[in-house]
Amino acid sequence: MRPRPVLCAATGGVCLLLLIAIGADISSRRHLDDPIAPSAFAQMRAILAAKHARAVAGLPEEARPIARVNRPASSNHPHSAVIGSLLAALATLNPDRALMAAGALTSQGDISHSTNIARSTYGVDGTGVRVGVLSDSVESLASLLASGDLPADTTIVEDIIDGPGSSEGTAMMEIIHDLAPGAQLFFASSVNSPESFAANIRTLRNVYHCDVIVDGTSWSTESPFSYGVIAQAVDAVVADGAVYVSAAGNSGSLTRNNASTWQGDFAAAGTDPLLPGYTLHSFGGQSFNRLLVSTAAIELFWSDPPEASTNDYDLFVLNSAGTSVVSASTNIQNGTQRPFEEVFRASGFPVNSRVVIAATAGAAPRALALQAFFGEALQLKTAGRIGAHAGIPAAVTVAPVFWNSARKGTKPFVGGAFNPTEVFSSDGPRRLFYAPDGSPLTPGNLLFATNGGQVVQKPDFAAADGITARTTGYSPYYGANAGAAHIAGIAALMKAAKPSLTPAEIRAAMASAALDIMAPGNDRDGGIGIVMAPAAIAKALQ
Ligand SMILES: [Ca+2]
Ligand SMILES: [Ca+2]
Ligand SMILES: [Ca+2]
Repeated sequence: MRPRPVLCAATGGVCLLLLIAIGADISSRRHLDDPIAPSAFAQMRAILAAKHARAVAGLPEEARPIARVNRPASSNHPHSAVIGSLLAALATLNPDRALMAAGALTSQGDISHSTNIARSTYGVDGTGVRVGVLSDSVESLASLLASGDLPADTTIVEDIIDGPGSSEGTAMMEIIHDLAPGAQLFFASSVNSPESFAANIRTLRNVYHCDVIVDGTSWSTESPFSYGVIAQAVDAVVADGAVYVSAAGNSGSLTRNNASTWQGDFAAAGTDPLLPGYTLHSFGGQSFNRLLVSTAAIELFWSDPPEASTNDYDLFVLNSAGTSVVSASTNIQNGTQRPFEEVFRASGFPVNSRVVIAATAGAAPRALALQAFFGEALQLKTAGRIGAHAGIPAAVTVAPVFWNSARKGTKPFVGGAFNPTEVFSSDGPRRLFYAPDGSPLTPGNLLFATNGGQVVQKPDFAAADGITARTTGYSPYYGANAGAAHIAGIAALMKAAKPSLTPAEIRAAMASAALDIMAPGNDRDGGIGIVMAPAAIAKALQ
């Protein structure tokens, strides 16, 4: 008899849990041997545990997979030691800041990207442009309206249902309002369900006519290899003329040696008496991966069709010695299921746990993607963590760069070695095996080794994070979502300067105006580079 999923049995393997507020304490350092130190992770676990208890009790509103607003849950942040002094010095560094502010406070990114110069040079402030923001919630809305940090006509299309959230929606909107103060802002929650997220993307475009839409949320069931409902919605609104900006995520990279994914083709490593009937996958030299950091959720995807998997892979967590099964996800795939397994434990799987991918008899080799959902590092790792809807060609995908990484105070980004991506930023490239409608891009060729599918260069661009926002809990505001909000603000200015611009034209103009960072040229960590607003608008007006 196969082991049963420990926490997911009630839904056949899809965890019943919704993660909402990740009140990340970005200044705390999470030690490898102390994963429940005072940090966002501890809070996250508490929320998940409580919600899981309700789910087990049968409360229907909890019957959802896991959502995550992209915040750097495990910080290890190199800037934390200097943040306090930088903030204290900010007024001195930028004495005229109040004159440019939209509201009581302005993102440092306004100067980093020279959007302040772009507004005065081209006489644009986003007027006439509608920007839609998708994140968890807007608890700080009233105070930000009162201080002028959000415009009076801000429209809440749908808030979080099962809150409270972290109010990241207002933090993202603050940034956009700083950069494009004339733009009208719309908010809809992305954490109520994947279907609700997808519906809200379409509503922001089709009902509220948003020109620019930006999100920073991932759902654990989103495959990196194919389109789910959220990615399909993104593809549709871009085809309809909207610019869609998505955060790359904060789940580490191969370059920084903190990657939280392993991707590659199945390779047989033999059998294990502990898992009878299975052929274990070889990660190269060993038949298991290890958790370098405790993690609450691990997912396995493979390159079968989105809802029609015929090759039955399973996912196991073993103890560190490999002598007992700690957790398992063993849904049967025999033709009508998604190629997906997920294990979850609210208290976290211990450090050094073994993670095993196992094929049932007759399963054909497929491309595999293993990930620690909240971004904790794996022992054996690869590039390619950017996935889900942020990994599709239609999305403008943004990696974060600390606004003061050049240590020059509030001055424009200079690029090159001075402005690398954050250490926690997720990397590309993405490998897609299926088109938006689920049809195979390379029929019969579903492996990395045979160059199956399509390689999508991700991320696309980089933009400022670590900025100061007034939303409670977002001072400073680290993570790819802050970067995505800056790119959305720049896109709004470009659209205001030339309303006829298509998403492709905006992307091309941003590319021509980007400062190269990280490896020379378009690279898997920083994309084409940091977008600078004046050059982007100049290019767009040509
Ligand atoms: Ca402001
Ligand atoms: Ca299975
Ligand atoms: Ca580069």
